[in-house]
Amino acid sequence: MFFGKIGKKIRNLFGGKVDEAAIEELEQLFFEADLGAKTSEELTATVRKLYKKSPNITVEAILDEIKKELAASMQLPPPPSITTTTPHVILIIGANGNGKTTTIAKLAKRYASEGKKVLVAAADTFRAAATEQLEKWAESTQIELVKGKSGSDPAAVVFDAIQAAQSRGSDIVLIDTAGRLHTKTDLMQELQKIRRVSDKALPGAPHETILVLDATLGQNTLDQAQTFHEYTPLTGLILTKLDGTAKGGTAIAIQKKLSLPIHFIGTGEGIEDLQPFELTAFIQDLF
Ligand SMILES: Nc1nc2c(ncn2[C@@H]2O[C@H](COP(=O)(O)OP(=O)(O)O)[C@@H](O)[C@H]2O)c(=O)[nH]1
Ligand SMILES: [Mg+2]
Repeated sequence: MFFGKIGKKIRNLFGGKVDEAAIEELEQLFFEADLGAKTSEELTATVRKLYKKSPNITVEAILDEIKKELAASMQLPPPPSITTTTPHVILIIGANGNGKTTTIAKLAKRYASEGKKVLVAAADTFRAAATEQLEKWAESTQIELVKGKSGSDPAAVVFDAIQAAQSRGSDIVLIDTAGRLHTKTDLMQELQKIRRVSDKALPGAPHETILVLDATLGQNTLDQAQTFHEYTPLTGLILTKLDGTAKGGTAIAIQKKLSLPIHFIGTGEGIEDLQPFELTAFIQDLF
């Protein structure tokens, strides 16, 4: 289990019996679980309504309703299939330390094990350590790597990588980028340049732009995500470090606020510690 159990806290709060005083405290409990102010308010209103309608309602029945309401409010269209274009280019962006490079290694391994030919573009030319980190992973997993000189233009690395992928017949290109603060305009513009250059190398690329977010940051990730989304339209999210946090509710708040699908969740530092995000199972786990 990865998350602080909201369900357990709700069971404790009601102590077997549902009443108005406990419902008063419920909203705060949702809020502390990082579900966000709006969702916390809506869920509490639902519980109040249920209680008014049937004062003898059990805690379990309430939890079932909450789970149902959350799931229904979060349905999103399925992610684009990765077989429609080759190479399929995926740009990975986010703030420093959120887990981009680690996640790319995990994704590369995962796609390779599905029989896909994967090429990784080491376009974090800012930190030499990032390229070294990827080289190490690439060696152990037989994934191709295209890298640039330290300090070189990341967009140029991306251009070379996409061209190499086309000539080598790669199925998937994963682009690692330097960490950037969403408040730094020049760095956000650099991302726009990377996108333009990708499109020049292969019209339509990048086919996906995925923001990697550190779940332990809770509600702070919302601002980050929103600003990134404004500069570079995102197609999806990956939420990391869910193994070490009670802030699993963040996933729900973000997905609802931005209407963006969470594709995967990171659950540890190892290369296998990546799971597809499945809404129903996630909500079940959370409660
Ligand atoms: N516990 C845990 N640690 C993670 C996860 N993903 C990444 N990390 C760690 O977070 C740190 C930063 O990761 P890195 O990939 O270098 O972040 P980047 O700066 O975004 O490229 C490293 O110590 C990773 O091992 C995860 O899902 N769980
Ligand atoms: Mg990195």
